[in-house]
Amino acid sequence: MNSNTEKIILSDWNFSLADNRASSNEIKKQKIKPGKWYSAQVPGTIHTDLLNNKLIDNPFYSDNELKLDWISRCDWIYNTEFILKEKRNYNLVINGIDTIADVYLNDKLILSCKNMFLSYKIDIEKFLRQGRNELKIYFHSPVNYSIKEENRHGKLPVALNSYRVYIRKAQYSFGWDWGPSFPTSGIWKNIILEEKREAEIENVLFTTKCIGLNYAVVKISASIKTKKTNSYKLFIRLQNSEVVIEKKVNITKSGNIAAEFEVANPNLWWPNGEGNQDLYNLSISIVDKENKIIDAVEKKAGIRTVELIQKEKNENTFKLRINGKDIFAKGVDWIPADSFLPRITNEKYLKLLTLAKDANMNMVRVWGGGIYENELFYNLCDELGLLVWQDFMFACGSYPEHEDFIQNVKEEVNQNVAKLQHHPSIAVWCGNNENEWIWFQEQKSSYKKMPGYKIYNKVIPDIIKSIDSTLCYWQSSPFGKETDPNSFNSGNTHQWEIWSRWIDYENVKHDQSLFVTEFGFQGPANKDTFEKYLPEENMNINDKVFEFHNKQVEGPERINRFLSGHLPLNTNWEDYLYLTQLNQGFALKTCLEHWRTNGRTNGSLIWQLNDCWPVTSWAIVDSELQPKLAYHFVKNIFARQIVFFSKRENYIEINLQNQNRKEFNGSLRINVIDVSTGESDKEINKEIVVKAKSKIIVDIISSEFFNGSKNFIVFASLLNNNGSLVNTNYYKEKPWKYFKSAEAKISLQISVKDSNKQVSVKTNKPAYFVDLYSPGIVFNNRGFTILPGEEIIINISGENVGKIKTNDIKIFSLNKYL
Ligand code: BMA
Repeated sequence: MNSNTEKIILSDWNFSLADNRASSNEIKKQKIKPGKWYSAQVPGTIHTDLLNNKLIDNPFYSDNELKLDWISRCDWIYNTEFILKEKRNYNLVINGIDTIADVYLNDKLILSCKNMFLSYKIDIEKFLRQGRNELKIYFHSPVNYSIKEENRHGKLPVALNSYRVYIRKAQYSFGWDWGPSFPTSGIWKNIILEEKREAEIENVLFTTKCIGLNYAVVKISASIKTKKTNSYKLFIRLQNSEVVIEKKVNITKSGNIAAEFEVANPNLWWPNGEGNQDLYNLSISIVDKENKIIDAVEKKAGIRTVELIQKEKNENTFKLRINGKDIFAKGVDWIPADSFLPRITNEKYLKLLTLAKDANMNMVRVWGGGIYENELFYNLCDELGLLVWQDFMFACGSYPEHEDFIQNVKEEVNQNVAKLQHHPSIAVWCGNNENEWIWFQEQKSSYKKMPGYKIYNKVIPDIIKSIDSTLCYWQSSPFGKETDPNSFNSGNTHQWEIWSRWIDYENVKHDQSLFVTEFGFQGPANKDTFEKYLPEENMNINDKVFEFHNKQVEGPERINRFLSGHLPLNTNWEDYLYLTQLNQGFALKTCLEHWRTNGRTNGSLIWQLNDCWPVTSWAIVDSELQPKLAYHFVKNIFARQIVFFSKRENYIEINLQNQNRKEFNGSLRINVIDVSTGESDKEINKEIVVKAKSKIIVDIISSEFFNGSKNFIVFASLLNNNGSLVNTNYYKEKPWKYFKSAEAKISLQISVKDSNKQVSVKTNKPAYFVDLYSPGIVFNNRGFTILPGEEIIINISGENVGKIKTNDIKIFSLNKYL
């Protein structure tokens, strides 16, 4: 559908350094001189434009970040020209400006911006000229602006950098405990010249009101802007491959038009693992009397209901109910996928979110220190079945409450909720990240006294209610009904005793959370990723530059402390990367298994899926999009069916949990292995049937194996009826570092199947947590345990896959260190 109005994306941008700080010595040292123009990329940032023009070094390399501080303290100017053959009636559509900027058209100020999360549509008719026109944007330093605001209104209790809360800009850009400080400036989304229409569709909302036995009632509404009365009709159509539902409504004036539809036998939208992700095409158009389309909007909509259940049988709980069915949320927290946002490609979004789905996840939390993500992100979540927990963009601090600021926030909330509301994936809207909790801990007083409290308690929920009263809103993460917002007794929690407060992950067994939206454990980026960004002399675990790529205070120290609790210490570069990545895997596996099997917790989200630069962090996928070892542990423990063990007085129980909505049929193999000899002292093979959404005890093993200084572990492999491996797990009673292990001779063979390369892995003795490494090669399975007689096939890809030979592959396994 095209309404034939002209749209021109403005291109050919240039940038230049404004000369208000040009006399500063620091700026004088730079290659760039004020007044000189360079070509710019839009969407883009000043940092990436300076990089593209070779005016700065790669910000991610080594400790270059330290040399680039001046950029965010300068003002910058962007401009472009466009020629109009005839003077038409245009709007200027600005999809996103980062952040404090004045926009001039032919030297007339047409807009001042101070919120990167807003978009604008400005009538520019009176400023346009036939022929040459100039659009110029003056960016004020985001740092100077925020400091000035902080001086004016007062310093607030804020974690990390305090002035950041005074600017409506992605908070992580000022530096975080996993991210560098690059407060960008720039045109971060497109700017478009758009011919004005006589009538326009401003927002489209889609709500599932209820789902019955064989029908659903949905409400579709659109807000219309028109100067003419009674000239147009609104044409609404909802369609999939089976049905078309249509309605025409007269447009009498500007305002909201809503229509309800009954959809017979609807195809519902389900989260990953619970059913299909059926979507309907929703099209809304304004047509005139001759049926000419004046404006049109197309979206994908999903029919589903969401409930956030907080009480059950008089007990507090916290769980998601989708289409009337309880869901155990398995997922991750999401941070912006680059320090330089406009650089994030569609492929990157697809790859990261597909990795989440492939790891058996069904939920992603968009964390409040980043951004409201772009349309593609939510479209992908809709398609992949990833529920979204959507924070508003406030994190780890108190926030101002002066009138200007609140007005700015109101506009931001209005725009972003209206824009994203129709996505079936978005399940929970959440006021902020950790603000109430941090206040409570640091100020030792009620969070109701916290500056900014009314934003999450009143401003946001009022707007949400006015847009769609069915949306689930939660005030903060973590939050609950208790005085301590992070209580186990109600609401959701962040588990940071483990890791951040130096508590070991085995202590997770005391965690009584109802729903965990954050917990995590650090591990280094993959070897290839680090080696791309570190000078060779810094590839050393005690090196300052290597440690610079860990942004948490005492991050490197924690890695070592927890490593020493579980695994042998080894300071060689490659061994250290393997062992510390392995420990991250153990930590996440231990925690996720506890929450999944304790019968009380209804969701666990890992801090964090991704990174914004090459760093040692909590991420399970590094900044080059390579999964770390921990990713594979997560995928295994998030499988729909898992084996797990419970210690009883004289025996160990072997349990099987089926989280699927279908019955599971398969087989289980249990080996009781003496690690010191590599021999199996006992083997159990069982055919298994477990009903949908249930748990059974499969067998027991005597505790005798674990008495004294014995070296036994139990290893379990669960296969489905096709013989494919579904899940593996192990049981042991002492840390790995106390085991002695028999050496394993692992053999590899490379072959080609359907033009894809594979490596077959075999062993003569059990080999624990095998990891293969070769530069420029991606192995699709890492950290697996293999027993004699088994063969494990790994698919390989990556830039060097064409020339790889078996001898190029280095084999890591825990055996070598025990
Ligand atoms: C929580 C998050 C982030 C932080 C992470 C790790 O506080 O909300 O702010 O990066 O833990 O410390």
